[in-house]
Amino acid sequence: AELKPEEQIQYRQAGYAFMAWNMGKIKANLDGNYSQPQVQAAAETIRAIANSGMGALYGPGTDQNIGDVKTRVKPSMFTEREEVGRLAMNFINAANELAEVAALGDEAEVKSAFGAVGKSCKACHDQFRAD
Ligand code: ASC
Repeated sequence: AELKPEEQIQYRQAGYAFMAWNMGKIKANLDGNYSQPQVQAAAETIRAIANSGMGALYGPGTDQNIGDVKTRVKPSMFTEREEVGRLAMNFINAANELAEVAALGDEAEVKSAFGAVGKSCKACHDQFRAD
């Protein structure tokens, strides 16, 4: 069964929100006492969501608010498919790399890989998210 457009918007927002929570946990670890298991768990969660095929949640009708379900996505996200694909691949690659280094426990490498993930998030916000 196909998801309704408003359900697709809610699921994709849930995915981004859950990744943001886990990004915050990694940031807190880098800023304070570093717990390698906590960072690894957070990075593995981000990797799993990044690889979950969220592109399927940008179907027809998901380009605009639907009643109380609001979206900040720009219309260009649905036309500039090559650029979206490039940004999505960069993000997935960065998330995979973060999970790899988080498992090894070198904090400096995690810091660098975490920064790359954040940059790949921001690159898509800058181009395809309003506000
Ligand atoms: C986060 C978060 C984002 C990205 C972005 C990186 O932790 O919630 O949307 O990182 O701020 O620039």
